Amino acid sequence: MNDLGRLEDLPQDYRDALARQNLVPLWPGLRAVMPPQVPTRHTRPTHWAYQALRPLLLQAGELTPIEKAERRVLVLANPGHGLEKMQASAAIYLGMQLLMPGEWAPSHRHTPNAVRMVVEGEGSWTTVDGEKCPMSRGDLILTPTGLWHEHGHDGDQPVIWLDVLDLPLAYYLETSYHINGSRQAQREGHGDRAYARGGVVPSPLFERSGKRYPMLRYPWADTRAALETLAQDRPALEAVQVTYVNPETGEDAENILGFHALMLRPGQTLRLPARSPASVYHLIEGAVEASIADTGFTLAPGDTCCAPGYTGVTLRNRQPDTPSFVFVADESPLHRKLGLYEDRG
Ligand code: GTQ
Repeated sequence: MNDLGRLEDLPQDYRDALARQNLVPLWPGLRAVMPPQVPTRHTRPTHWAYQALRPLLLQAGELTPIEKAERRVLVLANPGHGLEKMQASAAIYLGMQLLMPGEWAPSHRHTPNAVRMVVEGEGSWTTVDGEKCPMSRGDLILTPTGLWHEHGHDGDQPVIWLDVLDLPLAYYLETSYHINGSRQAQREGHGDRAYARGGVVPSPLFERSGKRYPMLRYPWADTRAALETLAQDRPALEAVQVTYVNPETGEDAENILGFHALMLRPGQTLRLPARSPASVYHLIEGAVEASIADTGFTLAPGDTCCAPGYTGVTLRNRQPDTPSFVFVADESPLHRKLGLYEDRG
């Protein structure tokens, strides 16, 4: 690799003249913005243990009433980006949100896409575009860009869920904003039941809904059953994985981030290839060892970790007799749309 000239090699009066015209020489900074072979990644392998964050989130429930927070969330921030940036990766935001019994997080809509993965507690719901979606452990609820959403809680124990948003990307693009609304009128549907069976979709009078987001809730019971059926049907299949899609088109459920669920067979070690998108792993059930570059994390249920792109990830089920289940979020739809997607094996 040839050495390029440094900024200090240039006379000071020339540098000053450039700066006065808002000009910068490329060559001193070229290698930093376009390094050889592998990009610079600020995303560091990072682990957030549920048992460590849970008491702090419950404490937020005592310290800050919902009216003062609107959304009571502790952000899972990657130190490689700087905690204040509120980023897990370049495009992924992660937050753990708490709703106490009887609380209500008022209706709003915003440009970033979001999903919720329910971690703990029963009795809460998110109304999305007028459909009241019940929330149980492992359910995935979509609140895509521009759709009204509000959260409520009729149960008697705290409810906690993981928020996954493409907020860092929307913010970077200078497109991130929200609009507040009033309580939504309820319409029929619970976000999912019309699309409860794979392979068949409702088509009254031979028309599909044609909506960009026909299915808003993906119940964990159905996803888990799909994984178990797949594992039984294909005993030789290494990666027992499903992707959350639009059931009418088979396209990714949302435009920017991709969402998947993975079953690790008893005792299985699964090597995921080094791909360009950064990724997030959230343990729904079981016990898993995650190896990311030279870092190892032991995941308990409710734990979340992230991996930078261009990095292989190995997941090992620590349970010899029972499967483990992992929710995965990644930047693959974005990379594919931009033509940047790579799988380096
Ligand atoms: O529940 O609408 O974690 O607007 C961050 C921003 C959750 C939400 C977050 C949000 C929400």
